[in-house]
Amino acid sequence: MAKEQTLSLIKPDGVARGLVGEVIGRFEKNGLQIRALKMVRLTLEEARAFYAVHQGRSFYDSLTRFMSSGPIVALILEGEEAIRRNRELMGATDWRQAEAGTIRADLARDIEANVVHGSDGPETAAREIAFFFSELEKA
Ligand code: IDP
Ligand code: MG
Repeated sequence: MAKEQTLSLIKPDGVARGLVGEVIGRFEKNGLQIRALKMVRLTLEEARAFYAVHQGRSFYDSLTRFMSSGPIVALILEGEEAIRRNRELMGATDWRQAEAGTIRADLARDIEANVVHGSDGPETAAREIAFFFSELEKA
């Protein structure tokens, strides 16, 4: 199985609550190597573009306002089956349904402010990595 890359975001709630180190530590302890890392604050327009796939959903306006409400941390994670492994570490979207020991089960208490984002497939990962990182920023 070849190595693959995925995009992770620590959302504004995770940064504001001081969970950056905790979340990154979980990635590193679970075989996901950091290949790029930065803190950014999205404009509302950028958040709307990033989550364009959810346009029309009831939570789209609120989600994009939330995602542009404060700084976030963006990472490229690399490893064997990195996309699936990152999703496993994150847990289900709704923390109440997330498996014990996952980031969302342990740290989130809100379905929207759920600490992390992770790409959900190879095409999404490629698009989302390119959205946040230039070639120059990749180690
Ligand atoms: P994911 O982050 O687990 O991939 P998606 O279905 O892609 O979940 O939704 C993107 C984000 O939109 C979620 O992480 C969460 O912040 C928000 N979201 C999803 N469903 C709901 C909902 O029913 N109410 C409020 N926010 C939601
Ligand atoms: Mg998603």
